[in-house]
Amino acid sequence: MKTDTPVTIRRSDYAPPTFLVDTVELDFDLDAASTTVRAKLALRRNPAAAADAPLHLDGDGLTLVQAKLDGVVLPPERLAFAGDGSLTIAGLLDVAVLETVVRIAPETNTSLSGLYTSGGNFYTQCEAEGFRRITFFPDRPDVMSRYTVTITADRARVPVLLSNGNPDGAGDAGEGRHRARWVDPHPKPSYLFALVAGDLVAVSDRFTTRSGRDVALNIWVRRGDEDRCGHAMDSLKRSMTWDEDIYGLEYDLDVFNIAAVSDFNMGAMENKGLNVFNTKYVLASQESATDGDWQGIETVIAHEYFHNWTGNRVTCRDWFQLSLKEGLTVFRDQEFSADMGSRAVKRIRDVRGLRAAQFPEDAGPMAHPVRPDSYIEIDNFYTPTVYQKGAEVVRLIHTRIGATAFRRGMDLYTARNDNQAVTIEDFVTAMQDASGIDLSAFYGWYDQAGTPELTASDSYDPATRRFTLTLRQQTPPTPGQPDKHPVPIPVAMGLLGPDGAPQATRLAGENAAQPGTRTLLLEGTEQSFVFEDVPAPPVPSLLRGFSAPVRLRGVTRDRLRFLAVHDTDPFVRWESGLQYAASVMLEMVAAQQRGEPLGFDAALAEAVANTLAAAGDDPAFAAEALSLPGEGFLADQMEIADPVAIHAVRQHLRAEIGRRCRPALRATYDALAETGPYRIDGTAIGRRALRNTCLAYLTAAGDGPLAKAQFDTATNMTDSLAALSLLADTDGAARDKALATFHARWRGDDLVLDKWFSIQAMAARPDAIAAVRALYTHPDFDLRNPNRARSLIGAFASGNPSQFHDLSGEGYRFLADAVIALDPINGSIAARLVGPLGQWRRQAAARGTLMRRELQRVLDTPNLSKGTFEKVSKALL
Ligand code: B3K
Ligand code: ZN
Repeated sequence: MKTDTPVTIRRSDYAPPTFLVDTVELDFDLDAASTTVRAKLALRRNPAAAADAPLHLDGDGLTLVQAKLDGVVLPPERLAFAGDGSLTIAGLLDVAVLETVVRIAPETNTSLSGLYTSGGNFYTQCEAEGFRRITFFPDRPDVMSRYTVTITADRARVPVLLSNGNPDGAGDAGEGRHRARWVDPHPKPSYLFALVAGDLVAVSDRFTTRSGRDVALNIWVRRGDEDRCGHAMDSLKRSMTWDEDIYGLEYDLDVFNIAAVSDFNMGAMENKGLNVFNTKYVLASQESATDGDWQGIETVIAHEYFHNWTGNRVTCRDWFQLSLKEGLTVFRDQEFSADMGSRAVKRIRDVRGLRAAQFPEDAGPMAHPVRPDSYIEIDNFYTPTVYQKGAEVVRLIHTRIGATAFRRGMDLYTARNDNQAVTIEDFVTAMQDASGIDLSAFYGWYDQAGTPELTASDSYDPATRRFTLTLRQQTPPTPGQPDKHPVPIPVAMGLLGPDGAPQATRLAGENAAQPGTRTLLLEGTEQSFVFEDVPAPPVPSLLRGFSAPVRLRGVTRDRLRFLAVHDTDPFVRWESGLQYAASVMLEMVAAQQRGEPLGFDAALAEAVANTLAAAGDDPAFAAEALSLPGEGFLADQMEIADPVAIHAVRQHLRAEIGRRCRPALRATYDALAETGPYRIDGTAIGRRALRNTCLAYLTAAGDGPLAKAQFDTATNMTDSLAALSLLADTDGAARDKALATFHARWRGDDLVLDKWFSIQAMAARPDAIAAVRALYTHPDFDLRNPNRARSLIGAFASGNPSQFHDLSGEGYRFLADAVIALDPINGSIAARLVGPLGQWRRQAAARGTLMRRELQRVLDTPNLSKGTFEKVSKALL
């Protein structure tokens, strides 16, 4: 939708719908150029609304053919259309039946919201506000209805007709057309509606729930993709079992359909009984999928499946409550993946992700609370804050009340709120009632933006054998929220003796000492905790398992080194190594800026040697421990980032560590060579990750032929791509040949071709911008396909900081050009891609000026989508 004066929607303005819709009958006559949608709505005045309030129906881009109220055609004067396409009808009785007929054009719908075509098939995407692009409806999540859907289409071209719920008959419709009917017995909001139709084939299986329901499972793909669905199906069955085992939650329909589509705005969508997935999160084979892809599929399949209870059965009252379903469901998928593999490694990866995306968001122009106060375009609020920080807040509550009470709280939450559209208060209240613990202070985490900073200081008194730990918190201001309050911060911790041995802890006032980890709760701005009977000055290990999404500041380098070696908590061991390296690297960045020699801290090489020596126990953990802090992570630690200096320092360190540790790196690399059959379990994935980390160091140290050899002989995509991405950073014939070989081998596979684009977009070579511009006009580039657009534009702007931030400003100009071209095609993706330009305040003035100029150029573009307008205008404030 285009508009000149975008309206801000405020949480405080919530008003209940004037009418409820008990049942919806939808009838689709499918045709790519012109589809007819008939809707019959059984309306009932909401007791919570005024007696004479009119009926408001959202609509966007619909051609109305006819509207009938209680069987009588409505004359034009009864229909009040607004500029945004919505329709208001006054003078309704308390109970009424509205029938509408509209026409829509799926094949020209490039926004991929509403009903659209991809490869000749039909798909829908309705969350958040896409249903209004299909028919007139109160398109808001607090209107829950029972749907019956009839689909008619050409039998030969569109043999498969799917919608939500259970199938309820199919038959001939004459003239080469056929028909199918679907009934969804569960009331649902319109954003969960789905229709998929076309020439698709199913990979099928079955699942019996623990109360004995026999469920047909189908994954619908295009012909030829059937042999790449096995992992998705296995992941689905594991998810179904896990939700029964951990939460007692069972599936509630006779079929569970998943349809995969290559043109899709995000990862996947949890429509009731008919999940629609980006092919990226369904299709995988040894040759085509990386280990990251395998893990991504498992996570996303689980996430969408878990929404069946946290999102679908219990949904959101309004979109400000989005984290009610998303934060909770991310928490659930994180726990699922932790149970399926290594809990420690999963936690490390999730924290890496949070810091890479959410921390910068919280420190930027779009900073918003987990529960935002206002938005212009809700699509812009499907963010790392709502998802990942939202999951951390659920985790805080889990930590605070414990796993048993949390499970009771979930039982209470689903029982009390089943088939209802509710708020974050309903979730917190259930957890509070189940635990008997007052959780009111936790609303601060939902309603306050910004990442709290936690600092710790301590003192030891040998005379009294007392150790005093003082914790302080402070949250920096964010746009619109200058003053911050303290939030409750659970700090999981332990004490280590001078020899590194874990100490039992006893706080003043406690009778017995506690072994292992305990959790302190910092509630105010500053609080001291006194430990008794401490025999010698200990080293505190804080924020074990990353028990709160905060920035822990000020741990000395000596202590970081000590903790990296001795702590019992794998997260703190990893974290301490990372923070140590970050502190050294930031010092080197300063040296580089002063034009001084970079030097080298031998402790880093020592740590690498130690990690390699112990790597056999847990290769996946070793791979994490060996990875230097990323460029984005380092930039986020600096008030004013210096992407070029950061890149130079990181390259220098990689080469230096590679040289100093060469024999050990090479020995590990050789020892981990794949021998047996290809496997994708945690151990096998960990071995490949560690081996490719070694390869990166060895390549940085000058061992170019090794990457080439690996590329030439790799038998799986993980190894092939790891080698290719290292080669892509080099110069010479081997690079060009490898890229050409890869393209020739994979040009028919869109998902792999995306990787080919990304690798080149992220290659930190001086000709990067020219290369990216050339790829933008490559015959295989397609701006309309979101995966492809992200693989080039997004990968460059977010994944190649030293080149994107080139002082010529050409990187910024490229991004703005692409956003301006994409916005009229797909405003949602354009708004997402423009993000990196918004971070101009964190760059030096020379760059910031250039970035703002490009933002202004985007803002000056006529007919900008609401979403892009919101991102750009807020960035310029
Ligand atoms: N709920 C969807 C996201 C919809 C995004 C709309 N712009 C996928 C998910 O979180 O599971
Ligand atoms: Zn979700």
